[in-house]
Amino acid sequence: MIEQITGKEQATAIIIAINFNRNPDFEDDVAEAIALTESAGYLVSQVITANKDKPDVALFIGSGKTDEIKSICEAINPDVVIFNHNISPVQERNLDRILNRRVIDRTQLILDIFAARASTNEGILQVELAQQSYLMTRLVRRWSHLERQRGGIGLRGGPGETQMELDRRMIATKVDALKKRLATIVKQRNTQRKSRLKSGIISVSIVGYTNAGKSTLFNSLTKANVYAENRLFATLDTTARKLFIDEDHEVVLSDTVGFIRDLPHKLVAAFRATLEETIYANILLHVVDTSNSVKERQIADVNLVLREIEANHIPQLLIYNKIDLIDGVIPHIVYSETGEPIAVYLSASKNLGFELLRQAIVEKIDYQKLANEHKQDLIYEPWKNR
Ligand SMILES: Nc1nc2c(ncn2[C@@H]2O[C@H](COP(=O)(O)OP(=O)(O)OP(=O)(O)O)[C@@H](O)[C@H]2O)c(=O)[nH]1
Ligand SMILES: [Mg+2]
Repeated sequence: MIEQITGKEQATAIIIAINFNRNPDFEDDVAEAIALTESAGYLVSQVITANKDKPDVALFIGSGKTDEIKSICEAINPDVVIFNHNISPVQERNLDRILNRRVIDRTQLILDIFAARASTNEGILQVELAQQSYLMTRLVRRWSHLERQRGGIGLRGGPGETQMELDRRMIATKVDALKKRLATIVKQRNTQRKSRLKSGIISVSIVGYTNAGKSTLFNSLTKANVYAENRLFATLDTTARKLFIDEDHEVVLSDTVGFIRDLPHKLVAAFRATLEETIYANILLHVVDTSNSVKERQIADVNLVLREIEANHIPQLLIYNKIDLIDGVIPHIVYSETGEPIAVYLSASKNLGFELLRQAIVEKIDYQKLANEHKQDLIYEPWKNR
């Protein structure tokens, strides 16, 4: 897709967002869909919304709405039609045919952004792995191309199925090769981590919903220059830097890829190597965009992904960022009843509350007595036995 958008004209998209069961957060979901689409490099020509109770089996949106979208497509001729939902391969195939252009669902859109952002060897391998795994679940679509080539309608069995089996085998071979190459990288990392753990350095990982301000915080704290932008998934690869908090406390701080709601499990799994800094962190700084009206849901979504990668047991310090956008909130630390710091309110871009953050990190470390924890035994081998 990046080839398209670096051409003379920016590729255009229309977005389809369906409000199922009067979702109270629907407007925020639409805003997120626009941000994702723009982050993928498209110009949004139109957003089409509708209310529905449940998806239509064949077309996801039903035939009436499909006809409406078809006319809009004919009138404004967008390059792609983006559904802010995960649609089934059959639905995608049907819509693709009727609308006569590329239909992209939410997962594919996120994969496209990842593919465009991946820069390190590891990042590229992981995106490829995620794409192949996704392809595997959508072979019906590839079969439909075959069908189209042959001009057949409703062909069943015979050559189609053979082709699908071939495709499946080809993808499985690719996936295996990718996993092997990733495993080598992961092994090197494990060795590095082992020596770091032996030396007793505490590792602190910044996690959070995409666009919460993780990289901005990382840069301000470490004076690094990691890419931070008002885009979703600005960061794809993990970066780590040493950080002296005070004379007694030195930590390794990592910036990581952002999370987003409804990420398919397969995709999360493919990114485990990148997320391993998170998995083995002693403390997580969970950054929240305090100005976002759905921040509570975003916190829950991040916690869901953390559970998926088995990082939910790691002590968290919630970082309520962007307080400069909210009237009357000043930097402060929130403590639990037992005196454990649980949240810090600050602004990463305005450098507000950094002293309090340092204090809270030290207090958190001391509270958890993390320095002596026995993390050495945990060596990460994600592709083993899979
Ligand atoms: N007003 C305000 N904006 C902020 C603050 N911190 C970060 N931002 C802005 O929020 C946007 C996202 O910041 P990033 O640091 O790239 O966010 P991220 O969490 O790293 O995002 P991803 O890497 O895409 O997941 C940028 O436009 C920042 O300038 C803050 O304290 N106040
Ligand atoms: Mg970032």
